Amino acid sequence: EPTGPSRKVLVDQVGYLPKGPKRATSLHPSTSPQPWTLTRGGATVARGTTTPKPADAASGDPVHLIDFSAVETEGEGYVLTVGEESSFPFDIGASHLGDLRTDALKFFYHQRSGTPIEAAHVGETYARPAGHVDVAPNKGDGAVGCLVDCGYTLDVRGGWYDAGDHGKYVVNGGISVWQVLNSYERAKLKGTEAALGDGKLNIPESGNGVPDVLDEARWEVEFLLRMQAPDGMVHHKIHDVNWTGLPLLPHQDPQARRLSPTSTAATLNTAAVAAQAARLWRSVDPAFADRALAAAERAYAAAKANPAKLADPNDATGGGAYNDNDVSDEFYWAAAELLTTTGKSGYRADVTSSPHYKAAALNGRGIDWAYTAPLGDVTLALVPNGLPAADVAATRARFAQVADGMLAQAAAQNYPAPYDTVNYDWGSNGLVANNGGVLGIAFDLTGQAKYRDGAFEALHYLLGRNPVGYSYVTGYGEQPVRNVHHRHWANQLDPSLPIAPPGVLSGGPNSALQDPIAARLLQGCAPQKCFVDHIEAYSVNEVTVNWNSALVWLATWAAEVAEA
Ligand code: 9MR
Repeated sequence: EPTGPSRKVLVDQVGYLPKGPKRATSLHPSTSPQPWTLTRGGATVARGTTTPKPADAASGDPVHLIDFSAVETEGEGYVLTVGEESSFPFDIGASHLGDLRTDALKFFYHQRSGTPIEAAHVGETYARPAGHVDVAPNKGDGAVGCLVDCGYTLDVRGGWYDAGDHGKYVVNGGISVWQVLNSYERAKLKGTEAALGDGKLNIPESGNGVPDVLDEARWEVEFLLRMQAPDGMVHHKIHDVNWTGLPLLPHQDPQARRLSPTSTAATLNTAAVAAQAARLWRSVDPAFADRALAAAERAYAAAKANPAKLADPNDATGGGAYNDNDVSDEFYWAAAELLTTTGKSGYRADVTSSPHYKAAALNGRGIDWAYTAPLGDVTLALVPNGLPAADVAATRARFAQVADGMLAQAAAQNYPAPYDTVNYDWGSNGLVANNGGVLGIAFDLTGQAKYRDGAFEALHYLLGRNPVGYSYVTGYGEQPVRNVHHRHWANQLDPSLPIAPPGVLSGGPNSALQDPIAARLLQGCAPQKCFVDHIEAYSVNEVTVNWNSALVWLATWAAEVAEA
């Protein structure tokens, strides 16, 4: 049962940047200003007075705000105290951000399907045999047929498992690998990509002369290409015929596997990612770049010939539906990637005639697998693409405009999270991290400190300054989530299995309470409190590739900014 936070002074349990904003929230019951003290090793370092605030819509908590930004001395073990209540200890420093960047990226190696996860790369605890390589009891993924017979089978081994389940979903895998690659592309444009380079991740490909981030991403890009049907369309997803339960290691999954039909969304998603990959592998592996670009162009043409082949919302037995009624955003994103990679006039015409072009593609709710237009804007804002300078300037300006809206909204919150909605959606932490990334891009484009601070506030929310008092990232902070919903990391259900490795982001509060545990334990919760660290509470505490890719992006940005 959720009983409220175990500490009544809520801080980022990991750390604050020496020169960054340092704010905290206290639950002291008084409505008048209270003295606070910041101590370290028993010595008082700073004192001040709280600012009382009435309850806000997101948390429902009347609180006191504390600002100790003036303290810039690096160190460990700071504690903030108001009255009888103290925070968890935390650091002032930046060293954790580099670890967060690599741990968050390492998650993707753990999620690999179709290959053994080796002790040399993850330690004995997390090593496991290959899953879904047609070794009994597995019945996939070497030659998988269609849910409704399509007259062929595909070899769709590989890729990343989506989440706590063993499905592989193109629209979600696609945005995730795009975001990991965008992190690299952004860094490369700034000359800071060494942090993601060869040998940084300890994966099987480390030492091959190719940046580890590209090798990890390629594992998924190759899978997306395998999902392409003979007609150029791409299958929406591959997963079990029936849902399995927890715990279950992937090589023990006995269910039959099947491909869902092709969809316009999956086809455009693959076109976008493969076009991006063609750019990034051009100088690394030209043959792969050529193969990716050919697949991207073929996919895009197939989607134009089949512009409204929507995924079935009822195709949700054994895996998630990932259905989406509006693919105009996927069209825009794919055209933007293809234009940026090829410069061809046909793609330019499709970009500039899209309803998303120079419109408010970005918004305060954020970016997810169903809403991909902002990904096109990220590429068009960051990567040279030959569009008129005034148009690029307009696209860039929107990042600051949207970021301003997030800052205004965060200013009214007692636990600021850049997320412009009263109801928190499934995967709200992923949306918060993505919006943190929008703030980060606004800082990149303008150099204005308020956007940098806003992006760090997003991290502070995720790492403990929130009304449930958890760090939502496993292994980070004094009270991180421990019971995330995952079939392999199900220690609570089978003590021979581990808990999640460090650097994995829980989905977080979901006001719709869409699983039986959440529905039973969280009735009436304020949006930011619709959370419980329970392994079966999959609608609030699962982990996914798309949420971790958002964390990778934000942590990579934050580590770089902190090191600068
Ligand atoms: O992240 C997805 C969320 O946006 C949807 O609302 C939800 C219900 O359809 O599904 C989520 O995705 C899950 C997927 O269906 C199956 N694998 C685990 C995903 C995360 O919970």
